[in-house]
Amino acid sequence: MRERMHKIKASHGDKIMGEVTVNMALGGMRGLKSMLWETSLLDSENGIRFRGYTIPELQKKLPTAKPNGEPLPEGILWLLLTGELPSKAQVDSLSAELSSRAELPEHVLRVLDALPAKAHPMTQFTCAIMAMQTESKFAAAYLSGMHKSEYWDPVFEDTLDCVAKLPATAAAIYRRSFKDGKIISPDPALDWAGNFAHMMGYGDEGTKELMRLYMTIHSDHEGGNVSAHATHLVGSALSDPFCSLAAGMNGLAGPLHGLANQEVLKWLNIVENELGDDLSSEKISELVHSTLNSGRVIPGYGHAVLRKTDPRYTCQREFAMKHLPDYPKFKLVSKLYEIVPTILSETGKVRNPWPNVDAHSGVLLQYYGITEENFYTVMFGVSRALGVLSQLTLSRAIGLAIERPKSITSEWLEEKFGKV
Ligand code: FCX
Repeated sequence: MRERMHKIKASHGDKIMGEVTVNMALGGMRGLKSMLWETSLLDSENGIRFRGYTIPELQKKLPTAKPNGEPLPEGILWLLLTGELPSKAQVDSLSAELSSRAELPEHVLRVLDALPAKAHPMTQFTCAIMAMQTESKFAAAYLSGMHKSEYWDPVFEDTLDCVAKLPATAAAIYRRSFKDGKIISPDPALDWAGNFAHMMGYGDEGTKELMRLYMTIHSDHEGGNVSAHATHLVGSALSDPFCSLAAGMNGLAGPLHGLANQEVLKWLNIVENELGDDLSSEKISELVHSTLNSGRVIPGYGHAVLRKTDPRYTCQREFAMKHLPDYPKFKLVSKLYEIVPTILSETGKVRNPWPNVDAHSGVLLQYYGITEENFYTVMFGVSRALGVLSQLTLSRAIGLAIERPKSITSEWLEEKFGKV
């Protein structure tokens, strides 16, 4: 990879990729191509491709736990890191490897115990990730004076350690926040996602299959989204993977990003209560307008890059049609899909009126009994670690530079383009 990057730099280093407008600087850098992200690429019409593969392709090509089942997320970790589709034997070996690294340092649980059980699960999650930083092999190796050509190796080790420990960490948070607080030991015979469901207290096959799908589709969404970019930025200072991931997770905790899945459920509950048995288009439309008129967004709709229905929404919809077609909350989500896009389009300002991943994930979890919506973003975070830490390993392998874009002031703009 390193050799290829050197060649790309030598041949194309001074080519122009696009222009930068004032709107881009003021508007969250939308559309600004300024970052390398190898693990996935987002197309505004067709959605995400992981190393070139769409979600439906991966559902066919990645090894599964059972015939015609959902992909094992270990498979996507392998793919993101290597660019190659793994065999079932390779996925099984990675499951075993992660399982051998899964035990939590004892102090991580003590750090969690020091927080009130009512602390938001995302706060507990980032605190626990930071507590695990004591185990960073990269931080230790850097201190001992490692050569920079070797950085990727301990970053890779930290990636596997961290990914291995996140399900037990998240499950501990779930158990102490919403259940009896008793830790459920992992089952060494289970895969990474199946074990996550098991440690949360859900032993049935349905929840395990949903977890496998959920962990696969939330893993990566190219580099510019807040959690990916924050992880990438902090990692570029050679902060270790635990510090970098914690930064990303603090970004995921924002309601315009990962926390939207929690917000969707809260909003759906309000809509459901208000509607009662009246699922008429008029009544739903009234409620959507009332949310917009109160200056709030419709959570789960819109996207900074996508301009069509998110394929991550579509595959969850297909999962629902297969496993829970008559579930009333799924019917409500489907009804909203018929109505919300038109209303958002009519505002004349929403660039993408279609649903994103977060519009659907909550109702699937509700169906299987995971009703505590404040936990949903933690599940998103466990999955997102697969993508952002894979890229972090690759970034150190390629030797990407510390990030340092140039900022400007409003006076600078007026001096350059004229006083307003
Ligand atoms: N409801 C109401 N208004 C919306 C909207 C929505 N779902 N989506 C966009 N808009 C509004 C914006 O708030 C903005 O209004 P303003 O000009 O008054 O500030 C205008 O439409 C233009 O925004 P737009 O360019 O379409 O969207 P952005 O790229 O600025 O923002 C997000 C993208 C995702 C942040 C936006 O669509 C939103 O807030 N959606 C709801 C929250 C959500 O679902 N987030 C999860 C996204 C994602 F999948 C993820 O990261 O997890």
